[in-house]
Amino acid sequence: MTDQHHIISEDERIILHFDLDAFYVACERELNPTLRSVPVGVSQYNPFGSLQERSASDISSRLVQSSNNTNGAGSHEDANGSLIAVSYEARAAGVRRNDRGLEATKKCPALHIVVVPVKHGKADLTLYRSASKRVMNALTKAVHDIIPSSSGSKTVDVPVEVASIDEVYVDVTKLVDTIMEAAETNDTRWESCIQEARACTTIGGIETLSDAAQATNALDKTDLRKGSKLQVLDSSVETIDSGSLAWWNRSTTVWEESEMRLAVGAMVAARARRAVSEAFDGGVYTLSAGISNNKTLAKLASGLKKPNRQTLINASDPTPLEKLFHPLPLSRIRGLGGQFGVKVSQDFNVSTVGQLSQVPLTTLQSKLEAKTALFLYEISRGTCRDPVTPRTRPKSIASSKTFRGVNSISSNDKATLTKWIGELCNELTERLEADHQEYKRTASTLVVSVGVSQEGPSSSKQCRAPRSLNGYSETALKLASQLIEASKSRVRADAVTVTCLSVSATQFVDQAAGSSTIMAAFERGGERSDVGSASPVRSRSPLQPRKPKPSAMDKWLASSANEKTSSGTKRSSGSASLGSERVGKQQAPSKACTVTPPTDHTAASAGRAVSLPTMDEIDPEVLKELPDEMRKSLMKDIGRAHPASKRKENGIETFFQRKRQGKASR
Ligand code: DCP
Ligand code: CA
Repeated sequence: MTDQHHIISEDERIILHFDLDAFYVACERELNPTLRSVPVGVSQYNPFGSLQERSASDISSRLVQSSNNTNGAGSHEDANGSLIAVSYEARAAGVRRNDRGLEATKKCPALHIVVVPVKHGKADLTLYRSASKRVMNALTKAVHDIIPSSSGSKTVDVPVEVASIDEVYVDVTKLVDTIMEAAETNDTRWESCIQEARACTTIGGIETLSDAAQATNALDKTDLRKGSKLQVLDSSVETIDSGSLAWWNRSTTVWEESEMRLAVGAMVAARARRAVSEAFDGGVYTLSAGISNNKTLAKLASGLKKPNRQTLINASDPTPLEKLFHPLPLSRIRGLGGQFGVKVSQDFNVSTVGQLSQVPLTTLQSKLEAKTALFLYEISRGTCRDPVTPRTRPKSIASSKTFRGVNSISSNDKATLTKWIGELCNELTERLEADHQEYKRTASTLVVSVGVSQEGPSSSKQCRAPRSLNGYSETALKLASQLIEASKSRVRADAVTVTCLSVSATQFVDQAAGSSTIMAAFERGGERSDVGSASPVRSRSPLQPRKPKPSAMDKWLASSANEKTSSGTKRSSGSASLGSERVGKQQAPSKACTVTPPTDHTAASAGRAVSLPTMDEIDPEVLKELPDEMRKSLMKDIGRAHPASKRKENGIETFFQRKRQGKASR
């Protein structure tokens, strides 16, 4: 226990996690007020349905099932897609995520089923992405509005990390400190601050647990995600339980400072949630929140009471850890919900967090890398050092589609493969255009993934992104066919069956800063090496000028499509899951315009050597997004071209050194 306390006391941050309730349902309710007080399910696009394109605003054609069916415009199959979002009214009637529409209607005859908008032959998530952005903006503004006016012009740093389409972490440590300072001189203010939080905050682990709450806490991640009936019943209780109230009503003389800070965090969460709900017509967007000292516990807390409730977990109090945290199935912990969690469970023969906390660090280290072992050791004690990294823009943009059963595509059917790669690239480039308009940046890497039924994980290949968005389809098709050929030779077959395709654009480079961006640096002196085609299959028109001698960077890029073939598709935040059409989280809506990075063709045709920027000219934020090899190669080139700049104090080398030191000392 001493050991435990020592680790936990290091973390004095106050972290909030917000999760929108039944998010896609809320988006549909904003668009169509008739759905606001009835049970609603949002259905996935069903490839066996009428296949018609449906725009978001076409609400009557998307309402494929309603209670009296007079509005229901869809065919039997249209209404039978699987449900990806379920309103809490429908959950109370037993409807769960992944239920097929018709099965769900049997459980809940009053159910209204809305099918997601459809474009390019697949789900179009623009509606949800743009709603997400508006809600996240409202939330960020709400938190900033809480900064006490007494702090004057002093800016309070409140990092906001948009973690998915409907989840966000906010580090309110500094805001809480500022509020505490302001309240110190004014007891009434402090009292009213506590009042606000007390009215709506459950205290995790201290709460007097109802049977329903107890049963909910025992659910594993998969069951919880499907939407628990128990969870609904418990959340319908309006008042705070007696255990939590007793915690709030303690005499102020016994409050620890850490508890006071968490209470202020709870006040911030409550006010922000209320402000978001009031900012939208009909209060359609409600959030659940978790208040704690780190991201893991804050996320856990926000899921404990849903919808529209908030829970506080005090990481420095052993009671919640023992009573609430330790009995949880491993899968409920952030990072342990997938394959890694299963492996940990098997390797150490543990199924709950408490059992994991009994495994000595040395045992964990004997089977795992030092970093991973320490992560598990700490996480089982409620400690997590992961910082809230300010992020409101997606790291990558992806478009993917699965082709299951009769929809799978033979690799011999080139026409169908070409059609789908084209559709996916159309969606991707539309979103890239919108992203460029909003953020003035361009993706520098194109990644293509192909899954085939004869092999396990999908395989991926990447190359430098084509300069013009018109080149995406052709380049993606080339990479896809190379992947398919490789797959055929691995399984020694003349044809394979394609079950999923994905195209994604990543490694964004800012364009606004002109010469201070890496992109500008390469465009200044020479033509990009891969116009409209994947590097290994590059062709040069006889009319095109001969390229200047490639730099190490260009060579690296030229070989990247060959070297970078890897098995399995890494899922990054903001990108699509390959296994489904769920295109996660926080991307921009789309509209057309052509994005072309700035190019100095005069220099290119003159065959001048690529002129590299000095270290000082490069924006470190741009560089840190680059893959290691690309960064190293670039730094080497710059070091050679500008030996003096390499020695500069604020050079890029120093920047990364500082970063590394920062990481090591954390
Ligand atoms: N989603 C999806 N496919 C899935 C899971 C979710 O498209 N397999 C979409 C629909 C959800 C949204 O993502 O509305 C957010 O997912 P959540 O898991 O947060 O679920 P909800 O917000 O719908 O419900 P809850 O109130 O339980 O958070
Ligand atoms: Ca949610």
